[in-house]
Amino acid sequence: MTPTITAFERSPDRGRGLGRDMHVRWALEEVGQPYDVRLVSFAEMKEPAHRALHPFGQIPTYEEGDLALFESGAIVFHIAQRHAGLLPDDANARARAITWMFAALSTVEPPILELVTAKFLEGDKSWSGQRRLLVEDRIRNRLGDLSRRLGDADWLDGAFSAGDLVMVGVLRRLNGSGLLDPNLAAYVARGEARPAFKRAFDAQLAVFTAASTGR
Ligand code: GTB
Repeated sequence: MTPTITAFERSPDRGRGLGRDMHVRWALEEVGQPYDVRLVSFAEMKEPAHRALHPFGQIPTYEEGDLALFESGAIVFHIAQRHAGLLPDDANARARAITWMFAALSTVEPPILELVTAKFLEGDKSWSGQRRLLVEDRIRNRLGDLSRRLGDADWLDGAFSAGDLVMVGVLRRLNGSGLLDPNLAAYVARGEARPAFKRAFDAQLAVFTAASTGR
């Protein structure tokens, strides 16, 4: 059965592929599962029909037969469990790859999201400059630990896994910020060089281009 995901009708990131649908598209491309996309406007996301799928009125969602999921991490995990290619067969290696998915979303991403808040929601406050410096320090500390653990390996724990997919997806938000050290910048670039990533990126970019040009 072909799953259907939801994505922004018009992404505020102007085609940079920073919406969470990108994690889901990338996972589906990695495992070779075709998918449909239903585009939703900001208004539609808050309507009851969409909230029945996503209690918080957000994207992405994932529908497959009578299964409906929300939360990009849970969706990627579901895809990785159902298809070969994103989680190792060995039980311990599989548990470690899952651990990296959680680490990406619950340990690495929170300070990055604080920076987004500091920039876009608190930018007009008198204290915002100081707060931004503090948040940037917190990010550097966390990324320093991550970079040391990665060391000179290509991926976090052996072969590329769903853990790397989510981690690279989280770190991409810092592209161009100067906060990724060369080791992590190279790690992100390796993820972005994967053919499945490129297909996913091009698919979301096509949505933005069509919306912008009216085609
Ligand atoms: N924890 C959830 C998940 O991982 O699925 C978070 C989902 C989420 O934040 N969805 C956002 C959304 O629907 C889009 S991806 N927002 C609309 C709303 O809450 O009303 C986050 C996002 C938004 C915008 C940019 N951007 O413009 O660069 C990047 C990422």
